[in-house]
Amino acid sequence: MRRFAILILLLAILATACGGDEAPEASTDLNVKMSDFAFDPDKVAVPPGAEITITLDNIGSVEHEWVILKDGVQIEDEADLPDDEETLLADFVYWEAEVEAGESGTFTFTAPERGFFQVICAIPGHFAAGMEGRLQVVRPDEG
Ligand SMILES: [Cu+2]
Repeated sequence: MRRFAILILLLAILATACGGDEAPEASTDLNVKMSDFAFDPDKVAVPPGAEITITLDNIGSVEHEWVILKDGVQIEDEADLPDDEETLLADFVYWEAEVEAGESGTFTFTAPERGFFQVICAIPGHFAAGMEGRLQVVRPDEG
């Protein structure tokens, strides 16, 4: 009986672990918590081309950003971003929002048509500290 219980526990752990790798369900209404220094959830999915409402809840002690980088742009390090704000916005950023510490904000953006997008907090030091996520466009027929 005891062995059986352990097996069930192992299966439950396995199921949870596998579930973590699956694409999240596409939604036009996103809620992301921003802390020092992570996004929760870090992976979100949206339907193609849809108008997306996102509520960003900054439960941290400093300002945070939720920046969707452009299609094909993937940074490994903060140093990959240009210093020049104009170049950054023109060549690297698809969409961004920022929220002061302890506050929450609701924003809208238009979802891309396809692809995977890196999401970062572009405030110096925050990407390296772990503020990285992913936005995935999921077509309805992909479930
Ligand atoms: Cu941040």
